[in-house]
Amino acid sequence: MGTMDERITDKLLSDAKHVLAVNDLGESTRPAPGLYPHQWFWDSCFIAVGLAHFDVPRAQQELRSLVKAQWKNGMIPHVIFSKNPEYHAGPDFWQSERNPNACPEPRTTAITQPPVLAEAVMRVASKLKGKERKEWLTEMYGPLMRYHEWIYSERDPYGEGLVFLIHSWESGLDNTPPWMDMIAGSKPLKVKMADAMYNLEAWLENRRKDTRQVPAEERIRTKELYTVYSIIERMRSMKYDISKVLESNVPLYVDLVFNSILIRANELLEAIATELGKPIPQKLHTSMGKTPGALRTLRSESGEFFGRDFRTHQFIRESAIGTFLPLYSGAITQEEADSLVKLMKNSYTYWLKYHPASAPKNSPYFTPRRYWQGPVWVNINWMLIQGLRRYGYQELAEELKQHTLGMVAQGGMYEYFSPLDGRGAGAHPFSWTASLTIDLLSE
Ligand code: 2M8
Repeated sequence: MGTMDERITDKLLSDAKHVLAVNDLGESTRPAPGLYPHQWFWDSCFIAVGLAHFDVPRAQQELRSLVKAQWKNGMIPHVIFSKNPEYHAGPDFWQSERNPNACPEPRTTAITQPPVLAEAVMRVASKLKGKERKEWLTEMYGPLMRYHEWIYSERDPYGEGLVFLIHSWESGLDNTPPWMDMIAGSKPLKVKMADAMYNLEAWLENRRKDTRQVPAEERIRTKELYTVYSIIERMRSMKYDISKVLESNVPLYVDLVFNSILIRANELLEAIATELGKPIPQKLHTSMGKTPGALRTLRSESGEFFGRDFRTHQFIRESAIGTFLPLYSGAITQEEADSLVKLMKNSYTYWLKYHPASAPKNSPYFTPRRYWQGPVWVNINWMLIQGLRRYGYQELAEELKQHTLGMVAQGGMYEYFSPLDGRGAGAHPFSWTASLTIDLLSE
């Protein structure tokens, strides 16, 4: 796909800005009407990246409202609830206030999402100069640093350098194959028995709220959603106390996407600290220093990266898009990057007509329009474009950029796109598709 005609790019830009206006909730932006009526952590970071190109104060506001909901222990939650009650896993389901660290108002979930905040803060800063830039970085530095401290203190308790996640929603790739493998069969016995007696799955199928908004075949499977919900219920009964979760048999997964993004975020946090002349606290500094090397231990003999079970250190050998995110981290060697690029460009697996697919075509999970089990996602492409550039793949990065823009121009501002025919799927109009389109167009 070559560079786009100016008329098409102008239209794309104005459509994208329109989407952000439609989804504007005042102080934050919802990912999409209907299905996602609240504020999501990593969505807002991607949204701020786009907003920064044409409305810096609004981009700042987007990130301020995230930080406002930071928990007392430093966690920044994955969803910050608006007053809109229509969501399939709302504040009364979570009951996060059971945890003493919770932010009482606004109400939030009790888990986090990939730490894209440092990248968003820096993107906004790049639009500011002198005193304004310094004030902005100073304002965000404290919350950002506390957030990174929380990540390591709760999620890397043995100082191994890699952090674990307690729920697939923390990875942002909700039903990605390795996570689904990780949690399969993790329902407690009581639930399994009740399921056998009453067919809870069929009951949930009828009560699902998300599939009223988006066709069921484009969302997570009911069986998987059921397990995902039951893990939240179990953690809720432990008051989301991480020491109890650690002792329990709730699946704990060392996620590739999260750890790769964390490395990039650490690098940017360091840059902010240096610019402000405020050193990173020693303990955090030591933890951060271990992550790049530790990420490289997730490389298997085949050159593919896998996440692993936190407790057993066993790889979860299920291929999915996350395997390429080490490119974005910048922590791998050139040879390791080269072999990832080769893997990604395979036209039988990831590099389909629209690419890269979020699950390889030869995976038993592959379904072209189902959420994180096949479709192409703009935020992933955006991170991969940066990763490719870091390893000298300028041409391929440019090609992927034009390809992504072409896919959005043709398919519309959808949440994700079929890798087979590029048709849009999921929620519409979707904010990060719009905001990252703006960013790619503005480069
Ligand atoms: C999706 O996840 C939410 C739960 O967090 C859902 O399905 O209800 C994911 O794609 C996630 O990455 C994203 O942040 C969220 C909102 O766009 O939707």
